[in-house]
Amino acid sequence: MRYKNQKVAVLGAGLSGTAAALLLKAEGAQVTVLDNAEEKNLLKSTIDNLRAQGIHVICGPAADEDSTTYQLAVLSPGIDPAAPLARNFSSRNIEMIGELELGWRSCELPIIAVTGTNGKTTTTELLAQMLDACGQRTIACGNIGKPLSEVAREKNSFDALAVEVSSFQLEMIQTFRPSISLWLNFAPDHLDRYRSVTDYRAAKLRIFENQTKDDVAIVNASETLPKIRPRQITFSAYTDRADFRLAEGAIVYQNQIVLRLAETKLRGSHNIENLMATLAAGLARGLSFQQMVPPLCAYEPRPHRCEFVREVGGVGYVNDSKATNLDSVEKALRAQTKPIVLIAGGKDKGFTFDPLRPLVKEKVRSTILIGEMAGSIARAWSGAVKSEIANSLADAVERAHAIARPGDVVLFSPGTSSFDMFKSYADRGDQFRALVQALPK
Ligand code: UMA
Repeated sequence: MRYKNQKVAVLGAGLSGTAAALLLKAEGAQVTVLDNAEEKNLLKSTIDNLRAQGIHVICGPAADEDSTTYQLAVLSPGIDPAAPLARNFSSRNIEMIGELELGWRSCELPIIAVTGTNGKTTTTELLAQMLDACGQRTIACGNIGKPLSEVAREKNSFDALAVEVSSFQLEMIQTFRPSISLWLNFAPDHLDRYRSVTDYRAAKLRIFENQTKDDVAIVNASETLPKIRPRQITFSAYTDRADFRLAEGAIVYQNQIVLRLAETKLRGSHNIENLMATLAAGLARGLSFQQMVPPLCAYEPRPHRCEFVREVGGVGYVNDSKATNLDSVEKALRAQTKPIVLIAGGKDKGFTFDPLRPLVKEKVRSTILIGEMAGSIARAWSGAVKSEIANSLADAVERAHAIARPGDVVLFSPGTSSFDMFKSYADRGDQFRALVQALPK
């Protein structure tokens, strides 16, 4: 029992905190979970379950003021290390690690870690499905929704884990060492948490920190990375100077055609790169292209990622609620071949929509803006495109329905997070889908 009788604090009572607490308890620790939200605002079943397992739970302002001495604190990814709850521990020099590091320390399986600003979830799923279909038992976990600590506690037998890792998780690692790392892409994001783009990138680059020359890094050839130790396999849909590249509608590896794009259900250059990175990871695990291609072609895209919802009066409606930064809006805009009515906007994460102005001018006929950022987006795109501000998502869908002409596409690609108006991007996308389904024929 790795943590026998150690006093450990777990910060945050969400998915990560719960998984960390249960793992620590199973490993013999005396666990306290602290969450500064009022108890009535937390999931009752979660708190009841933790207490039933003998885990102490402190909620509300008392969590920020707890003065107990602990040997270790485990931080949930959504809690900023600079937030009062975390500072109450770091200021007392209590060792603090993230939930990812905790899970890694109790996990004996090879890890394939996937990071990137966009495409992480799709690639993690592609990887898990492909490896599984090729006889290598794999589960998708991490930022995708099932914390690594949960997988470590369950101790099921797998050959490998496909772990989606976010900058928030990588920021708090110490020894986390994936045998294969995937660096999909990088674009500015999360500037409400990081002081600068450089800080955000530095957090993500930690994915390579503990890898050695015996490990593999699969990297986007369009990115300039610092010198790293692992062996590299490169991919790109935009340059020929890569191990995996694009030629005549197919993914090519060292002049061999590997996968014809028309045979997959995924669309857009970003998804071609996700497929390339997945094939590279399979190659690094000793699989042949012949084994890998059929499961990749069978993969169905997830909801909220350029998901086609319905056609109404010759207008297609696309739900891209997962687009929580500008890079993903750019990809969604470029993937459209028809005139676009764009619905965008949401929480103010500390950036402006100015960089999209030229592309919006080129591809978008009209925009409908929602949420905290509606005014600032309207100013950023003023003169480039006609904009209207809607007071709710329902109002936005109604306005889009009124404006769109047969042959147009209404694209809901918000470009920022959802928390000003919705519980999550999934809640936002579900509401959009329901509103579109309810439109009269
Ligand atoms: N809390 C505090 N004090 C604070 C802030 C939060 O007590 O100052 C508490 C909240 O009251 C809440 C808990 O912390 O009860 C939430 O912790 P959390 O935000 O870490 O949420 P989890 O439920 O543990 O979910 C996390 C990831 N969330 C974030 O990184 C914000 C989930 O990624 C992930 O699926 C899950 O762990 C399992 O690994 C979500 C996400 O949005 C999908 N990720 C970002 C992204 O993909 O862009 C990084």
